[in-house]
Amino acid sequence: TANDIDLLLQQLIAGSIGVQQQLILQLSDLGDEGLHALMEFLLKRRETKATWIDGNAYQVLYKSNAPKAKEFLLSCFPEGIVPLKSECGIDYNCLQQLLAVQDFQAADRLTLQKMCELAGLTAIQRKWLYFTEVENFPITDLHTINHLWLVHSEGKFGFSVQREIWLGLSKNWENFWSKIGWKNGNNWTRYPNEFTWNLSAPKGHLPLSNQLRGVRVIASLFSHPAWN
Ligand code: UYC
Repeated sequence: TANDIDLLLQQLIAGSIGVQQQLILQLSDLGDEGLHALMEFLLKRRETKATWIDGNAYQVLYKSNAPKAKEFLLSCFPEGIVPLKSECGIDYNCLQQLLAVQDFQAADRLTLQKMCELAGLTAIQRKWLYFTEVENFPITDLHTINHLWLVHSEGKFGFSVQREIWLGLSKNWENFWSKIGWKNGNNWTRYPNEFTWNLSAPKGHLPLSNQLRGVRVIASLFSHPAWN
């Protein structure tokens, strides 16, 4: 009933993260009224920085075929729940759309593409990055890309997640590759089929950074002032 759903909404607003995740799942199964509660939830949390709980609620609405949900997102969150700020006029809307439907493989490709755009024309043509280019990336853009990954992966994926793991392993690359599933024993995980393109992956598994040309690019990314 409407009262039951209202109770779920109150619990959703007040609950711990684990409870919230459960409740979003429940509400997603309760038809239009459940979706409506999720809309209210998102509106209520609008002024605070989006977390992966907001991401979950948003994804349910985004993936639902309910016309009311579509209308709501279009008018209240036309560019998603993460502010798509860029210091160089880069459009992150496609990336947010891929992540909203959790197409992590396509989002991973686009992330590299966007970072090449950040680096400039020569990097766009080259299709890979120099570490010196990464050093000069604007903090704003790295925050936007990272926040998008975090929010749409239940906090599992993103550069900041990878960096924390790397720091926790005293910056030991070999241990880091194993930990995030980029290496298994002595064997590199092969692109693309051996990677795990969903949330069953190890924490920090995505986004990828090709190690064919060495660790300097990812080292530069992890040392960027964006994460201070
Ligand atoms: N690949 O093995 N990778 C590619 C990864 C390595 C290789 C792309 C990640 C080891 C070649 C992405 C790992 C290695 C190509 C990644 C990994 C290797 C390629 C597509 C685990 C051999 C084709 C985007 C660390 C031993 C290159 C891109 C080409 C592609 C990612 C080989 C995202 C995380 C050392 C030969 N690998 N890569 O960058 O030019 O091309 O066509 O890291």
